[in-house]
Amino acid sequence: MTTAEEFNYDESKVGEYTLPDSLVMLDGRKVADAAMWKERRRPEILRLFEEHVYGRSPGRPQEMSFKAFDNDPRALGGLATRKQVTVAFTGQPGGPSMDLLIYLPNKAKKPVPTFLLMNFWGNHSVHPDPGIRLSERWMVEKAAGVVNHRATEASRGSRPSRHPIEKILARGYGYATIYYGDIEPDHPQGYKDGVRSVLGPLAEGKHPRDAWGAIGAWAWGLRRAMDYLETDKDIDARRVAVLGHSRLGKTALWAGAQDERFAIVISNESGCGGAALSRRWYGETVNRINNVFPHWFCENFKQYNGREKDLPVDQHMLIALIAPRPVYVASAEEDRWADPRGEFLSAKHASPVYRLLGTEGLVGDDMPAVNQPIQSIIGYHIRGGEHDLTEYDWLRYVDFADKHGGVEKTRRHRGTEESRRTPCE
Ligand code: GTR
Repeated sequence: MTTAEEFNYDESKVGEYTLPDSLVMLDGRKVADAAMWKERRRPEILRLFEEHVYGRSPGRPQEMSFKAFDNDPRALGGLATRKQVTVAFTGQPGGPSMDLLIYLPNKAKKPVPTFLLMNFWGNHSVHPDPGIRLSERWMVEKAAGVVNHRATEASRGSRPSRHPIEKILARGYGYATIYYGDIEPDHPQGYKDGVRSVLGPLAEGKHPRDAWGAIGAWAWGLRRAMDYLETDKDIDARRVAVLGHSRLGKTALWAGAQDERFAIVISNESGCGGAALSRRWYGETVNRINNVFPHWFCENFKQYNGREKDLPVDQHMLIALIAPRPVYVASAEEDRWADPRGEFLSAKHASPVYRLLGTEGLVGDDMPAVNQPIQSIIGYHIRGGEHDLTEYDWLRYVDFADKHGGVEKTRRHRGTEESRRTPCE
């Protein structure tokens, strides 16, 4: 049950809380150095998130296969090469699968660093490009052109503002996306039509309290996309940034926390169960999220409804799992539901782990002003406006990738022609 009183938007009422210390083991030992973090504490925290929050996920299925069904070097008016690939999780044509849509900039030297994200409305919603396969999967009704939970031609390019693909390509990056509904339709019974009904304990009719939830399944899908990206010689798999918005931001964080192949991890307004600290009583609560979205997390997470202080983790530790890789947390001023300050504090409280591993962490003690991004190895911005993924956000992520391992670093590593030019040329 949720009640109106459950939601607080008054900073003075947030209350006192004590966060678990990322650098103290469950048995009380202090993490002394990087080796102890890597070998003992990081695996311990990962297990805690599996057991209490997102559930345990299976590994890569042995029989998984990739089938490219599109490769058009003249896409987007000649700007890009468009590829589409079906990832068949069990290698069976009728089995669970997802379609990956990829645009690579024709002008850039290959392999290119690439952004990978899930989308809410089907791959065909990200751009009007008629070459994109129209999704035949279940989707929620509120998107343009969706009738009886199915996309129609009218839904092509219905969400371009969230995907400024040409601008990303112009900066030398590839763009890759998957419809999250390919992995599992987003409703409480969705698992019956998704990968969780075929792989893992639910497939065997068991419902352990630490079995993966839908966020775990979507994050697993991002990792399987990475399996494909590693095989594509046009993509620099060592420079893949995974990002996501809102529930898919929670998903991107969980994928990036588990899988160190993701070089950069970006959370766009992921809020409760994502970047925001659960112990702060502000905006969405654990109780509310578990009631409205009972399929997102593992069953064990529900025991913390109204009892956030008993969680053995908080979300700053999810960000710490990404260390020492660059991570970016972003909020929006009007998105109070996601608790912008709680997202900032989570990023900040991940810093001790980053510092232990020899990096700067988040530079600056206080939340920055609106539209004043911090681009240290833990990045943060709060954008003016409402809950959304916008071009402003994307361009900050591209700046961040340039600075921390994207195009510029690739050039420097390779010592190519570009690295000898000055930035003004
Ligand atoms: C909301 C939910 C948030 C966020 C958002 C979204 O209803 O309460 O946690 O995930 O949906 O994904 O759009």
